[in-house]
Amino acid sequence: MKRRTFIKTASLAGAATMITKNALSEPRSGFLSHAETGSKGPIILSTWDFGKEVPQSALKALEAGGTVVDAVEKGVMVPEADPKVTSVGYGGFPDRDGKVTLDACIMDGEGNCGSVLFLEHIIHPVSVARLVMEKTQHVILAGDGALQFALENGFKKENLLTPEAERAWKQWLKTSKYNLPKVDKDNHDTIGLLAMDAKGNMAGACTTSGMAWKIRGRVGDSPIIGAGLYVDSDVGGATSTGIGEAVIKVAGSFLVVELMRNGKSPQDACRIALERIVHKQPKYAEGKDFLAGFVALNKAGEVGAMSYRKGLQYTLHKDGVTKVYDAEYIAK
Ligand code: SD4
Repeated sequence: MKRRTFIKTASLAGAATMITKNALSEPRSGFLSHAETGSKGPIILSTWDFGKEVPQSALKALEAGGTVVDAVEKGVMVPEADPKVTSVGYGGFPDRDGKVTLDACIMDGEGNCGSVLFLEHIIHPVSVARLVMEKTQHVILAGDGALQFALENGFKKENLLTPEAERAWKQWLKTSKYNLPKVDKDNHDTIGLLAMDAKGNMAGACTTSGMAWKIRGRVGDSPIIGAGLYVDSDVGGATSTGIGEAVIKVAGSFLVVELMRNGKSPQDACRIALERIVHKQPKYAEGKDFLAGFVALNKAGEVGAMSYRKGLQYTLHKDGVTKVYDAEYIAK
């Protein structure tokens, strides 16, 4: 090859590599980090209103010198342990066979993640998911294998079906009708939580007992990395709630993060992902009770939250203040 041709070819190849790298892995230009925006302290963002104790537990973990992974784990452990929360962990409503089966995942901003699906008898599935992330070379453990792994690692086998949940299940058995449930602020299933510390490190966790009275073995979006949760500290994170099947179909949380990577605000990213769901599957838009929603946080500390129909709430701790907000929604 002549020297000039070689230089031209080499520099073109270099440019191509740069373009690919930029397009695939760089945040939008001018994308300020949390610290650069002058925002102070950690941000904790979660789906619904599970009480102030959720952000407080996450913050306590950070104050004690813990990591953002500690913070998200501690935050979601609060509703997991609360028997009054009928949709996460202990006290969760069972499947149609009367068994409580749990789904959870955890992810940090560097691409490390772990997940458990269809796990029974363990009160804190998020902690088992964390162990999968940190102690194994795998990402997902399911069912009996996940239970075996948990027991081998010191978790206790417990009965998660409370008398209240059992009563509700027996009541449901009288008709045994399964319709996609109406999801709103009084009836919801999942906590998805995103955290960013003062240095801009990010992590997320998502945990649920899934849809009440589901077919045995059903797994929703919540423990699926990219559907129920996705975090990339170059860009931001997103997590979802609502009808998990709809979210899985568009790889919802990954989609929100990729939209932010390509320059969308967290709010626009949540909206576009929801529009994608009903564009591809218009049947969801026809359901008057259909709710799917996302919350998102970008690297600059900007927050987004949106659901398809009215009803989503979210809890935000930012600049030292914790508040519960009603999310915007699409179908008016
Ligand atoms: C699921 N996304 O299992 C969960 C349920 C949920 O509010 O979030 N409901 O499909």
